Amino acid sequence: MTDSAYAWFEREQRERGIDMTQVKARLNALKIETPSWGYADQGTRFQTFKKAGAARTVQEKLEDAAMVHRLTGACPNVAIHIPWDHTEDYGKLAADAKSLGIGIGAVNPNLFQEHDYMLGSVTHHEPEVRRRAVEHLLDCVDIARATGSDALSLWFADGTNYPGQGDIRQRKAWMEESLREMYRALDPGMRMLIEYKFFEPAFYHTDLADWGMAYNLALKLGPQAEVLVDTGHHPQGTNIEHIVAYLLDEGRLGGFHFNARKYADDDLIVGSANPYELFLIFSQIVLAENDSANPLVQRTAGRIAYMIDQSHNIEAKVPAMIRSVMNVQTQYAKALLINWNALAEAQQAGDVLEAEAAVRDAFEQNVTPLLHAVREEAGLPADPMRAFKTSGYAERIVSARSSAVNAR
Ligand code: PSV
Ligand code: MN
Ligand code: MN
Repeated sequence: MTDSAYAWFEREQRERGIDMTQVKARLNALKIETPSWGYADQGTRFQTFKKAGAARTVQEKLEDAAMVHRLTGACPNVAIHIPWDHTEDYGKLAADAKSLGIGIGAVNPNLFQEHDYMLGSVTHHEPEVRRRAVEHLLDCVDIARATGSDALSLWFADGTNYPGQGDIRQRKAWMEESLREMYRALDPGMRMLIEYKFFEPAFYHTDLADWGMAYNLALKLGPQAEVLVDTGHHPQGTNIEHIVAYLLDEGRLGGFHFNARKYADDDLIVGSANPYELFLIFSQIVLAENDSANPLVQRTAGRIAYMIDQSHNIEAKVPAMIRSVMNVQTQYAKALLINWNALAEAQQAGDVLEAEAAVRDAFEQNVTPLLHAVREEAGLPADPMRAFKTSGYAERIVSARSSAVNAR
């Protein structure tokens, strides 16, 4: 992209009434956490297609995450999943990450892969199983402390498959009791991000099925508990940006797990199937960031934990992560180009078509010159995908990781 392409773009945007200095500063400030599990061989319940060069150890996952950060400048932290990323020395894990130029992000306790948890973890009917699950949650708080992480990301597979299988209200009480014990163990600066999912692996009921349940629980626990919106965890047709706006307004939007979905929890590359949805989510966030009259909303928007939660099964993992980060940047950039004055005027005049056009017009802008300019000004490759292709990294990891060590 040439300088003149950006100069032309900037002139156009100024004419549209957009403050480009602010847009660039906000784009630079966008940080997106990548998931350690996105670098290892992980597939679907049907098949995991082994990828030559996929990370086999925690160290290799860190290396891949660091590579994504080097090329994008936008991913300084990597989320970990315990026990997938179990190690004897978490201080060393943090030091290893640091030496690669990144840090440890959200700690995700895994309570869904052990036989004991077949009928639930924190909502299991046997107190011993619940105890074990809570101990794991408490261990994860220690791990967060040891790694310098300030976020615990909670997702529970807990639920039932058949009517009558469990006492729904009793399980609700156990969920609250377990999370309260964990909440009490948090350090003051730590955040508990509560994820919900309406189905899968439980199909009759999930103990935390939707944002309302997660929000209610967060409210009961206290201000360090917030809701995590995984974009793949809603029924078809759900208006996710509405949920986002609502949670922002209540000061309880903690973060996102970004991915794309078409039919279920597909975990595909964010922004690939429905970029407009992602743009509309960001438009609510930008509006909240701008809301200087409402400090709670502004503060909440300013501390959202943006995280990717994807499982790349048929695509090469590191470039898939780079593409995901770029897709998020693209939609945020577009949302920053909404002319809010024009929108407010149209709303005030009750002009439905003009209001809709004010939003859509931003989505239809080509932000490639802007993103190239922002990256180049930060000393980054204008096109991180292309930079990855020519870096030789893919070839290096294929030859370096040819032995059969499994990361999980
Ligand atoms: C579950 O579908 C989920 O979205 C949770 O965030 C898990 O931690 C993650 O995927 C990985 O299985
Ligand atoms: Mn998730
Ligand atoms: Mn999911």
